[in-house]
Order: sequence, then structure tokens, then C-alpha cells
Amino acid sequence: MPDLARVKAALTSQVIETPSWGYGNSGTRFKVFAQQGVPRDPYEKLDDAAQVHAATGVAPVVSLHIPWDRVEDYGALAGHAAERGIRLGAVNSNVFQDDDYKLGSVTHPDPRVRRKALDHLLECVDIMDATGSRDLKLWFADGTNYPGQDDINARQDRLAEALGAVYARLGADQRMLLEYKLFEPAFYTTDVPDWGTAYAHCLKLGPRAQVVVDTGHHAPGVNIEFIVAFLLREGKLGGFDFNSRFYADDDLMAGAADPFQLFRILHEVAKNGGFAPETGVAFLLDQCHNIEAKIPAVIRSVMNVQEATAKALLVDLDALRAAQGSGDVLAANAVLMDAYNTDVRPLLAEVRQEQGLNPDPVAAYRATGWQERIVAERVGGTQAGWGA
Ligand code: PSV
Ligand code: MN
Ligand code: MN
Repeated sequence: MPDLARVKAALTSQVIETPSWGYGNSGTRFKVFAQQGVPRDPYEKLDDAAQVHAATGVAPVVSLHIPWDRVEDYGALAGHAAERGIRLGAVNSNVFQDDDYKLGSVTHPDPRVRRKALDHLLECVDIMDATGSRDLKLWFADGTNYPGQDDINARQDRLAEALGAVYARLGADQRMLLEYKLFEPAFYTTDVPDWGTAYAHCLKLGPRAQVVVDTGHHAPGVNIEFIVAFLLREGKLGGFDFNSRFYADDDLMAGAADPFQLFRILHEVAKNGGFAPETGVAFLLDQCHNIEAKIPAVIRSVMNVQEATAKALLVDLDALRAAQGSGDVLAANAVLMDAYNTDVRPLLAEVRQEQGLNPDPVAAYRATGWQERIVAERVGGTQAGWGA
């Protein structure tokens, strides 16, 4: 059986990074439902993120999105985070919300638009220098809507050129995390549609280019845990964008739609050493809370990742390997299911109490009175960015 002290140590050292855009107003293309008390600027997003960390103890890092989180002084923003016991994490670029990008950004046929997009990506690395961030997260909306619209491989060449220029600009301790997505907003071809395309580009670029797996970016039925196991094996798993989906890129709370899938993914992480900090696997959330209260929803998501992590750490790997080695299909499957069916909530409550935290993070947040305070004090919150 797994050693309980080691399981607890792994649970307390896990870092779950929350997205700045999860705290702001967001919605679908049909409607943004504004909520009261949402942050009016990036500083207030950090204030809310600090509440999530205070309640959970495992969410001390916040991803930024530029230009949604553009500020005059990024050093001051990093200082604001530090004063609240948190820090700035991945910088997400945005080359998809400008009229110029109608036909693409770094893959656009017009060199002027490509230059503009590249300049933005390079600016993001400047920001990373100022914030002390390790990761540049790249998601490209680039693609085409109609057969014949543009040359598939010419676009790959343009993409490779831009990625190479950004890679060359990275500092020694910085990484580039390349995200893939099957479709949307492009509906015919997407320039980075799958892990294979992302992997091929990262392989050519070098060791500081790695793939990020957004759990919402696959076709239904894709075996994401296989992708995770393979990328870990190749040293190319940079991290996750966790969220849940029923249909497409739903961006619902991680672990809400399919906690068993989250467990299967994290089992591969656990089995392949991906929780060791030196592997650098980043556990990010990438979600928006359109109809539910935002801060408690982020807390719930963090808890869902923790629960799946705890179950993954409880898999009896010796028993699993013995069953696998002897070809005992049912026994091997039973080992996994035993761990998955364990109620880990008492274990996590115990871990939190040992850290001096309330065993129930949502209740802890409600008891702070923070929600009432921000509703009273903040008027005119900003939109997270979608459609902004
Ligand atoms: C768009 O699909 C997306 O959800 C990607 O997953 C990015 O990571 C995120 O937006 C933020 O740019
Ligand atoms: Mn994502
Ligand atoms: Mn997405």
C-alpha cells in the first residue's frame, strides 16, 4: 500500500495555479452575465486569488493573460501578489482579439500581421522577465474555415518561424508551453489542432518548449491519459489546463463533468513521476465561471483536482504492477478502481487541519465575509476578456 505520510506530503506540496480570467466576468458568445463584486483590475483579481489560496493552501500561483491583465508596472503587480502570499505564474498571450487576426496571427498570410503577433509574444516574454514568471503559454486561434482558404503547410512554416523567434528570446529559466485545440474559432483547419502537431514543433524547438494539455481541447472519446503518459515519457509534458467539458471547450469547473477522467489522467502523472516538482509539470486551471459564484467555484475546482490527485496517489502501484505482470486483467483494473472509489475527503480534511486550515475550504471562504465585502466595495467589474 502507498505510504500515507508520502501521500500527505505530495498533497501539501502540490501547486494548483488559478487563472486571473476565472475571477472576472465572462460568458458565452450569447451573453455575459455580470456578477456583483467582480474585480475591477488585475490587482483585485490577485486579491480574490489570495482568498482561494488562503482557503485551500495549495493555490499560491496565478496565471496572467495579456492584454487583459495589462498594467503599468509588472514589478508592482508581482509585489502586490507577494504581499498576499501568492505569486504570478504563466503569462498567456492573446493574439486572437484584434481585427487584424481575422485570417490568423503568426500564420497570417500578411507579414505585417505576423510581425504584430510576434511582437506581442515577445512583449509577453518581457513581462515574464518583470514578473519572474517561468512559463509563456501559447494558444493560437489560427486556422481556416474553408477548404482552399490557405495553404496548410505554408501556415505551418509561418508558425515554426514565429515559435523559433520566441524560443530564441526565452531566458535560461523560462519555458514555452504550446497548447493545442481541435477546433474553434476555426472550423475547417486549426494550425495547432492536436498534441502531435504541438509535440513536433516543440521537439524541433528544444527542451524548453513543451506541450500543455487542455482537457477541453479534444474530440469526444479521445484518451487523454494516453497523451499524458506519452508526453511524460518523452519529457514533453509542460503542464495542464484543467477544466471540464461535456461537449466542446466548455471550460466548466475541473472535475465536474468527469472526475473519473481526471483521476485517470492524474494516475498517469503519479505513476510516471509527474508530481515531482523537478519535472516541472504545471497544474493550471483554465476555466470561466459564467453562472456560478466565481471564488467558491475556483475553490471547488481546486478541491476537485486535489481529490483526484489523492485518489491517484493511493493507487497501489506494487499491486498494480504485479497484476499487470501476471496478465491478471481483472486484478489490475480492481487496483485502480479501489483507489478511485476511496472516499478521500476525510484524508484531505486531515491534511488541511495539519496545515492549520479549515477542513472545509468553501466554508472557510464563506466565513471570511470577503464575498459581502467585495459586493459592497467594488462597483463596475471588468469582463474577463471574452468578447471584450
Ligand atoms: C481558448 O480555447 C482558451 O480556452 C485556451 O484554452 C486558452 O488556454 C485560454 O483560452 C486562454 O487564452
Ligand atoms: Mn487552455
Ligand atoms: Mn480552451
